[in-house]
Amino acid sequence: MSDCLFCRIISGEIPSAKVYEDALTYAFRDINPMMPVHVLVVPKQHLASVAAADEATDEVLAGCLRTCAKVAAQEGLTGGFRVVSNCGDDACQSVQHLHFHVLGGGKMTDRMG
Ligand code: DGP
Repeated sequence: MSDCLFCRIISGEIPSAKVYEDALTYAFRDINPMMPVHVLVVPKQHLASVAAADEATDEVLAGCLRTCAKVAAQEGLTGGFRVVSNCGDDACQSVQHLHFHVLGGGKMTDRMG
């Protein structure tokens, strides 16, 4: 989608700090990191959020989680990491292209909400 920020990042039209890429996914550093490691994993196919998941998106979503694991290993997050996907207004989703935040590099709190 030409008016989608993350589609424009995936295409290279908008620069990003790439961490990993494969046929299904793209991973890049968040512009506003909340942890020492804060990477966004996105599907190359435009999906608005986890709410768009169905039988047709199984391969893409599995690819996203596989990329989260690869990014965590590549970034050396041996102590653990958190994967977050905000979905909709109540969760403060600000970019309407499905993305998984991979957070790590330090101790996090147990607060999730
Ligand atoms: P969310 O609030 O879950 O929709 O997270 C969107 C994230 O996207 C937020 O942490 C900041 C990040 N972000 C927004 N614009 C850009 C950008 O132009 N480049 C990069 N690298 N990250 C961005």
